Amino acid sequence: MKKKALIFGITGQDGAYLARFLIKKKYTVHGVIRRSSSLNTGRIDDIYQGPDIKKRNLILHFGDSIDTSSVFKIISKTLPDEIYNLSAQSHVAVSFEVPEYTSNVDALGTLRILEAIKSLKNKKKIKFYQAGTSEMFGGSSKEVQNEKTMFDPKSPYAASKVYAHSITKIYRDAYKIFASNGILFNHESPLRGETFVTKKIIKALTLIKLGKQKTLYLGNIYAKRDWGHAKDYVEAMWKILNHKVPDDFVISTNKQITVKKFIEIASKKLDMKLKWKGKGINEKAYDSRGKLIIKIIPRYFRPLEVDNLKGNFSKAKRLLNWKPKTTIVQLIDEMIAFELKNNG
Ligand code: NAP
Ligand code: F7E
Repeated sequence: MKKKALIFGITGQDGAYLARFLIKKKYTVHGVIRRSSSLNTGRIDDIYQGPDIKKRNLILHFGDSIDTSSVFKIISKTLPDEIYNLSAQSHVAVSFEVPEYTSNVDALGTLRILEAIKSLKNKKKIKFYQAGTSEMFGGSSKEVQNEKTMFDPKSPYAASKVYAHSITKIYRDAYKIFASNGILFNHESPLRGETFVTKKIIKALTLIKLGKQKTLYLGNIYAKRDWGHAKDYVEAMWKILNHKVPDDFVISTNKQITVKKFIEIASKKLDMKLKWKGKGINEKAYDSRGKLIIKIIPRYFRPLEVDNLKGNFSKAKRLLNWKPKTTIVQLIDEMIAFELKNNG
């Protein structure tokens, strides 16, 4: 029998990579999509196989993680072997603007899925993956974070994810559900949402290079992040659910750079020679002809910042035989090639 997976958040960056990965592994993939006034299936349109349900290995269902009845209905109808909860209001800065909604989706959305699993007779057969985040470590004073590092969330997003992480463990222990947490550090790709900093930088620098944009506006460029490739990280999600016991795993590269260094690598690749002048809010970057290219503005600073994230993935390496395959330079190359192809 073909294995069945259900992905909440299939239309997002990770959902799109995970769906492709599972289809390659011969799964039938069910995905939850939200009704929206403009199309939100752009990342998975090329793997959609038409309306004849018998011929398909990708089946989409309308639902919403804040709508209990649709969550219960989809899970009891599809009875999947594996459920991946990737659905979230995933933007840290936006979570300060819509904290209640973020908590409803990211924290209570996880609880709804776990409750739906718990209500089933064969609950022990379903494996559940929760998309946790390095943001849960937030203000940690540890230079490198691992599964034993204390959480110190610094945003409504991170606080909601700490709840989701905890409730996943509680349902694992209390009801013997196969429920695992991934603690994933930042991961990017050409399919990354346009308002996350890597995609924003690569797209803007490419458009500036092509003469189609003038200036890139940013916030704190001194935050350090551990950036990997989404393609590598969805493989880790699958390995986590196919490990013999449910457990929690840090998925990362164990390397970090600042946002500014990311800009410098990307601009060099695009053959743009940037010259930085000024400090703090007055810091600016100019091109070789002296044209202003990057400006720092207060709007993109957050009420609280997370300064230092770097993950130790040795547990995943030891128990799952997982390690990241893509370097930051390869990631940047791929993102630039995608933008040049689409905007050139
Ligand atoms: P993303 O691109 O923002 O995708 C989020 C997905 O969740 C989209 O499919 C979105 O649907 C869906 N969603 C949002 N609200 C929903 C709701 N109320 N009901 C049902 N679905 C909803 O995020 P991503 O980068 O793929 O990340 C996937 C997951 O991993 C998220 O939970 C994120 O918090 C977590 N995570 C991400 C990273 C990272 O660096 N990418 C690192 C650690 C953890 P629409 O397309 O309709 O908006
Ligand atoms: O910011 C700084 C910003 O929004 C990275 C999500 O996937 O990863 C992501 O969260 C850094 C921050 O990602 C701008 O202040 C400067 O320090 O790309 P980001 P994030 O906040 O790290 C984690 C692991 C998740 O779980 C989240 O879902 O870049 N920064 N200037 C900026 N950030 C943005 N977005 N825009 C700027 O203009």
